[in-house]
Amino acid sequence: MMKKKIPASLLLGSATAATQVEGGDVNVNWYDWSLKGKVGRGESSLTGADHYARFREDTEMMAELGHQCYRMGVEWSRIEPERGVWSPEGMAHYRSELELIRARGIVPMVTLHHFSCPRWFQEAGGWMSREAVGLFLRFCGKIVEELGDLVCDWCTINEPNVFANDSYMDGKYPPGHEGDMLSYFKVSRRMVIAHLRAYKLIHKIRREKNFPGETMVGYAQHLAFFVSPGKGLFCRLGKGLMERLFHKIYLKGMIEGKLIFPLGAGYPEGKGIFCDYLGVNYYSRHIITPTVSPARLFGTVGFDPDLPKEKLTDLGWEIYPEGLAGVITPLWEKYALPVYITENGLADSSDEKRAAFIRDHLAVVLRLMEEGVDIRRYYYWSLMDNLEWNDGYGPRFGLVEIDYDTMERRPRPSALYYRALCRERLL
Ligand code: IFM
Repeated sequence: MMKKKIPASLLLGSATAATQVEGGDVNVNWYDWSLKGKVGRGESSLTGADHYARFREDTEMMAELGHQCYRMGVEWSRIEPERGVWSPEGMAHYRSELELIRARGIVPMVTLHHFSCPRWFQEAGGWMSREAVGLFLRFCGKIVEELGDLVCDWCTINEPNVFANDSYMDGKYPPGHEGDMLSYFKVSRRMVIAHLRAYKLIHKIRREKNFPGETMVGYAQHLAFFVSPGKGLFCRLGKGLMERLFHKIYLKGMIEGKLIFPLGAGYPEGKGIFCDYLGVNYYSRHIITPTVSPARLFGTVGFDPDLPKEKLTDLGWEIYPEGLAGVITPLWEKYALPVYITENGLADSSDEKRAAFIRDHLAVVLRLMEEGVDIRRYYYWSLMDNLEWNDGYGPRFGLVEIDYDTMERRPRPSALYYRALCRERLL
């Protein structure tokens, strides 16, 4: 078969998040969560992949692997370990890391909130606190003032829907509330407002300081491709409710600035468009079975039990590349904003499925681009194995394998396959 050219406008790279790879931070809320035994098999966020100490080696490795863009997090607790106390060492660390990334010709994206926060923020009520938005914005402002000359691509908040659900409905993330629907909505509303204000703030600082390059601000929306098991009224209602509460309240809020029920009403920051790109985190297709239960907001979300093993990741998620088109197309038709695929990947410890997974998802990306969709970034999740939050270090998402006994990095065969795509630009 004739290979297709990967357009130069699409940068290929990878993503990580600070808490998942850095290790060694005793001021982050996930350290306390680990101490409470809430991370799989008693594991700890202290381990990470030792990336904080090894960022130089890791950046060289990423460059060797041909990546053109890299999405990384800055850990709030390393910058502001105590309320109002800023760490020059923390800031200097990220400056060195970003300088090295750029020196290797890799385009960085910085995520400002990726599921974690400083201990003091969590103890003050986290996102349930009235002060949350202001405190987060103060941190954002500090980062952009000090690192904004090195970064054009910004992601304000990663997956607010997953964060709110796992922290306040499923109880898997701190503070571990279960079935706390009111908090789910309250925190979601705060995150929408935080994004809208951060969007304006990042633009303002970069403009006033005359920082070079085009400022691109967005957030990463986890978009599941939802299907219903039937066409009946309850099935349609279940899917509609799920679409609204897991996707639409955030999309409307964070892109259009519009609060819709049950988050509220109106435009708290005025009418406008508050994203310069559509950030899409896509992993799988989910079947919505309508159920009514106070603990589960949305009914039961599951996978087809008859799927063969080849179609499943190590976490039992269905591999369904066509769902990427299913989630991107309606957004592109509605907003026509550049698309950044901020995450796409799988847990696959044997590495038997990863190369085909990337190939098949990128084939969908190229088809969409031929149809006119302006897709500019593809960040594979993840550069290396890491802490899969409450699931610990078991799931292996990395292009690069981490040996947790020695912290040795070993690029998997799929990393070499991806390197060839990045370099030869042919699929
Ligand atoms: O590891 C996570 C990441 O932090 C957010 N998106 C989904 C990934 C895989 O579960």
